[in-house]
Amino acid sequence: MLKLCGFHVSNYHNKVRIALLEKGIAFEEDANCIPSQKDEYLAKSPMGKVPYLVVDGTLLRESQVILEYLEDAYPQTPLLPKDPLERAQVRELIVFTELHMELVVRRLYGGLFFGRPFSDETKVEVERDIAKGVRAFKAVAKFDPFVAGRALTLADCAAFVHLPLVSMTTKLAFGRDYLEDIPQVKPYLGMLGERPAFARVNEDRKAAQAARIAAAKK
Ligand SMILES: N[C@@H](CCC(=O)N[C@@H](CS)C(=O)NCC(=O)O)C(=O)O
Repeated sequence: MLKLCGFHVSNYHNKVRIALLEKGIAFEEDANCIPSQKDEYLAKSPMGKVPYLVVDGTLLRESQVILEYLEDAYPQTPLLPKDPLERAQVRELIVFTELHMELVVRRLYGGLFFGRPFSDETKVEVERDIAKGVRAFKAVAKFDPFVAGRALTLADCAAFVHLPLVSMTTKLAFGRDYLEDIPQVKPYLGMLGERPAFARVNEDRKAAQAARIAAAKK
């Protein structure tokens, strides 16, 4: 039995949860897992992050590693194409989405959402780097109707959870949604959001976010 540990506001947790649901894999979930740098938590997740997956007592960390494991162990309902070059293109999309967009704007989350201000230098660097990331993503995204082409892939699981954060962060920090340069993004996210797995994860994210806001007001 698999157990996914994390929380429903986490984009990386949600990326894995969508893949599990889309593939129809049975799993348990601990959605109250709080990342920490304490020894007890680091013993489970050495970077102090979520998500992690428990596979019959063995722990796997890093969402992309977890997704690749799921593809290997549960080949039914594949979320990677068979052709090696097409598989590589899906992975390229994920790298552009995560390394060159989400991780770039993540540098501003502390200041924008948690009251930990960032420097002007950080803001300048993020503005420079996010423009490159968006340019790269735009160059390879197909929206036909899925981001890698005709079939749903792991790249859609990643895009669905990360792109809204890129939009929100660039809008708040720079007064402009940088993904507006790619007009297909909004209808594409809407289309994915109608799939039951994506809709469920999105609803749970909104509920968890609302609960957090309510708890912070108390
Ligand atoms: N590369 C990691 C990123 C995971 C990640 O950044 N998770 C966030 C929550 S969305 C986290 O645990 N943050 C806590 C921290 O960095 O201390 C993955 O793909 O699993």
